[in-house]
Amino acid sequence: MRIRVCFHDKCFDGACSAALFTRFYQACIHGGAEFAYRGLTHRAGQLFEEGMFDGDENAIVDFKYSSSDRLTWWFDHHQSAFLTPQDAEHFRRDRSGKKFYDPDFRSCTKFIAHVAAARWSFRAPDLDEMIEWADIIDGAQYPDTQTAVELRHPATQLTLVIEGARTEDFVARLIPELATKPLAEIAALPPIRRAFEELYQRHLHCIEIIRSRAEMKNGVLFFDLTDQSFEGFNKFIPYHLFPTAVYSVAISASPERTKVGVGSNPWNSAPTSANLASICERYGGGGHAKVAAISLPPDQIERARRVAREIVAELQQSLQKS
Ligand SMILES: [Mn+2]
Repeated sequence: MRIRVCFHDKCFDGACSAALFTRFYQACIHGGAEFAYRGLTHRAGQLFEEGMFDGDENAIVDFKYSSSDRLTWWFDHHQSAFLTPQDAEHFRRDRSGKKFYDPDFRSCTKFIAHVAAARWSFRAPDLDEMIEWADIIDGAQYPDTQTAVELRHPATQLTLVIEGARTEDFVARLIPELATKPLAEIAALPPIRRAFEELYQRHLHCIEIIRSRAEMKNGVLFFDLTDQSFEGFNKFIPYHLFPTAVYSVAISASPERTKVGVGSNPWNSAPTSANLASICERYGGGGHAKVAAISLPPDQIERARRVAREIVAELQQSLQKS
């Protein structure tokens, strides 16, 4: 019995969701199953390929829905979970009892824990710390910007390593560790330690770059990192440096895509009425109400800049109205 688990790649919640799903499946569905993991990323164009769902059972966690009849399990909490209205309708008609969606959950990991406990009486107390931190990190529930940016807790260190992963199967190989070991023990593994030290130097450099070039106007912070190799920068740096920012809009680039990232400051109490997922959906992107993004092809940096400027203006206007 081989289970293919597709998860949101380069995302702490995505990796933790895959780890928790694995433990749930082993405990409640099939103890002897073998697991294979595949990271999925948002990009311009086709998200799912033929042949991707090659297990006896196939799961997607913390990522968009697929109407493939090979997909047997699905858990997600993103507002933008469906690529098309047809996919949403396909999900509504599903009677398998194995596909679950709730955009009110702050993390997919906590959502899986909740569903597995309620329907299968599944408990894994040794993973409570991981579940709690996935909820803090994905839901931006850090007590303060220092916790989010200084990266002293093992969970925040693992987040840096996961978001900065540069080899294709790095996060996939971490999932069995997350499923079985405490976070501090995983963060102390020599390859993880080495990756952290290197990425932490980049993180410090990234803080200085954002400090030096971010433009702050009418509550909206904007910066362009397309000349840097920072696709996976820590999204709380802007609010650590500019606490009065209500929203931030950033452009970054990697060989796979040009990304416009839009976020709201979790520590700023100014009322935020804009739904960032809905704004990004208009440009072909998506995400959550408070953090969302648009992925464009790698050669469309100028278009990304235009889109970013339009969103900056829209957010500035929304703040002036409120
Ligand atoms: Mn998530």
